[in-house]
Amino acid sequence: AGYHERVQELPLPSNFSWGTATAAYQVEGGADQGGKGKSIWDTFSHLQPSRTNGEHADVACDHYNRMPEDVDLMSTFDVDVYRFSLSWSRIIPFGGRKDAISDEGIAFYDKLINNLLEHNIEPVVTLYHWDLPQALYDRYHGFLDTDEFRADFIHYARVCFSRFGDRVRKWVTFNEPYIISIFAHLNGTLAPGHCREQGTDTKTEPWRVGHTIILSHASVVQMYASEFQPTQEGSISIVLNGHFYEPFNPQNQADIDAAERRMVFYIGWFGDTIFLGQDYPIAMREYLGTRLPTFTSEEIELLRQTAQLNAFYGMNHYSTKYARQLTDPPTDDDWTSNIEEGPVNSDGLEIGPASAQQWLRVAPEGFRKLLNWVWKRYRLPVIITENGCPCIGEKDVQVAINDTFRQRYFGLYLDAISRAIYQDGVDVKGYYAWSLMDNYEWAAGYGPRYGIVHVDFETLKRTPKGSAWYLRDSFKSRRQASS
Ligand code: GBH
Repeated sequence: AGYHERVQELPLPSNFSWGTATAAYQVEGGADQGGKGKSIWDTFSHLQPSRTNGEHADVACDHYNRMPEDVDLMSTFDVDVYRFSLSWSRIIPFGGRKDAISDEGIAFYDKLINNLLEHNIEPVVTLYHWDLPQALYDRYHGFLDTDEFRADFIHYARVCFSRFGDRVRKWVTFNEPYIISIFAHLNGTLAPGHCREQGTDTKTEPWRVGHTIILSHASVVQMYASEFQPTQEGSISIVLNGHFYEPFNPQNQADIDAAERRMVFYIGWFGDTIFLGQDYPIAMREYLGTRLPTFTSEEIELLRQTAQLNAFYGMNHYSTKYARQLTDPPTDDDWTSNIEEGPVNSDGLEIGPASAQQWLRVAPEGFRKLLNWVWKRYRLPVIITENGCPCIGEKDVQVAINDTFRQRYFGLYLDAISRAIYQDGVDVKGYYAWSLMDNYEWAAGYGPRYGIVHVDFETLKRTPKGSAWYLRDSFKSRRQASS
């Protein structure tokens, strides 16, 4: 059942839901419209353009001005769901608990949500997809100040629940805490771009950031459950990303252990604390020592009490890698437990065909294994909150629109879900393709195109790709096959 296999169009449950996903900074544009405050991404992309392919998202897909057209378009694909994120600095321009709320910002999301509901599309709303209000970074360095950030995030979440919660039934607090911690506060490839070269403390800061996210999430879950859930009856959780890891040398026990430990460091970091309500994984404590913050007994109690309130496991997943245990001493800010990861194993075998991004290869079997790994560890219904790929050669509009590579990727990954459900017993509830349309791919700018809709960034014209119709038809037949 590897990537060489043909797509089988295996069945999915009749109530399985499908949709598309985006994030505010990647699609909205409207940087100076509606009284929006600046976020760390506005700053990063303008002040350090060499780190974002020379590109920013002031306009991006101009979704801010073309939202009704985009909702009309997605409804022609027969989606059940649209997952999007709220721009915190559109809603509270300076971000903080004493700062003014923007009626215009609220109005934009009101309109979006109402539009979706009129088209019978369920909104799934992410509170934080990487665009921290710049003012909160200026005031206290954002995630690095756990208490300040947590108080401001609770306030922002409360504003969102009280303004939109009468119509939103699914909430996500944070998108990919691992990426926020490691890529934004250690490698520095994402805003605010903390890294060794800038003299920041990369030994401890990423773990502090993770700590802040875990506690802020738990507090917001608790607040939602006590103040809003009784009347709004929605559900809440977090979205974790992570590759599946295979051992570099499957005969070598150290590599077998490394592959497992790599997932514990990637996913267990947030999953064990948030979904199991316990301390960080032992492997992390042992390896990181005092670099890893500690929870007070009240904090552990909060985690314990809120663990059960998370209604689903939100999974962003794209690819599989090989993990190899290194024996040379690691750097003092190592975050992998001294593991090297790559796309080729000890026999020179590649994990799968390359996409347009170096880190992403087609490996559906790893996806099925990860679904099993997560299910076994957390026993929560899983929603695939992102999955997709950028194809090679999509600069050419014809190649982009006739995206057979992507259709095959989707087909194989959906077959993997079917097998996980019917052969392995994993409870998978839904699938949101990344992304509704080509957009601003963070550090890679407008290079890689993940959309099922092509966007011409000169004219902003939208053209559905073959994969949009493929997904529409495939979900229709897969769901009929099971009923
Ligand atoms: C998701 O991140 C994001 O939620 C979404 O916004 C984004 O557009 C989408 O995926 C596609 O990338 O070169 O090995 O250092 C996925 C997390 C973070 C994965 C950066 C790839 C670089 C890996 N990504 N990472 S590497």
